[in-house]
Amino acid sequence: GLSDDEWNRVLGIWAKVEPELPVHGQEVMIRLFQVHPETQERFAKFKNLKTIDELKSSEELKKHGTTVLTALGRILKLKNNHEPELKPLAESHATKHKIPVKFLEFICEIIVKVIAEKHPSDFGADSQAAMRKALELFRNDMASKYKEFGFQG
Ligand code: HNN
Repeated sequence: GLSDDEWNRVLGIWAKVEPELPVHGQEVMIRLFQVHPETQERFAKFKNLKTIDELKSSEELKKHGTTVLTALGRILKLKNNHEPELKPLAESHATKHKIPVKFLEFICEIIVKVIAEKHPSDFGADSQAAMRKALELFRNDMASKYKEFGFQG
C-alpha cells in the first residue's frame, strides 16, 4: 500500500489535473494511440481517425479521455478502498472490451508523462513515484479481478 504522505502527493497532483481533465484526457488518448497503435484498433468509433489533426479535432475522443480520467480519479480518491468502484470497470474491460493488462500499463505510463509535462513544478520525483505506486495498485487489482471474471488479461 501507499503511506499517507504518498496518498497526499497523489491526490495533491490530481487536484491540479482535475480543473482541466478534458485537456489531459485528450492528450493521454492521442499519445496512447500514437505510441501504441494497437490500442486504437480496439475502438470502433476511433479507428478511422488517421491523422493527428483528426485525432485532435474529435470531440468524441476528448469526451472518452475525460471518461477514462474521471473513472481513474474516483478510484484514486478511494485510496486502498477502491474495490466497489473498480469491480464494474474490471468486469466490462475483461468481459466486454477485453483490454489486456499490458494496455493498462501503457496508459498508466503515459498518464505519468503527460502530468509531468503539464505540471513540471508540481510533480517532482517523489510525487511521480507515489503516482506510479498508486497506478500499480490499480493495475494489480484490475488484473486480479480480471482473473475472477475468467479473463487472463
Ligand atoms: O465500463 C464501460 O464500458 C463504460 C465506459 C468506459 C468507462 C467508464 C470505458 C470503455 C469503453 C466503452 C466506451 C463507450 O461505451 O463509449 C471501451 C471500449 N473503455 C473502453 C476501452 C478501452 C480501454 Mn475504458 N478505461 N472505460 C471506462 C473507464 C475507465 C478506464 N479503457 C481503458 C483502457 C486503458 C483501454 C485500452 C485502450 C481504461 C482505463 C485505464 C480506465 C481508467 C480506470
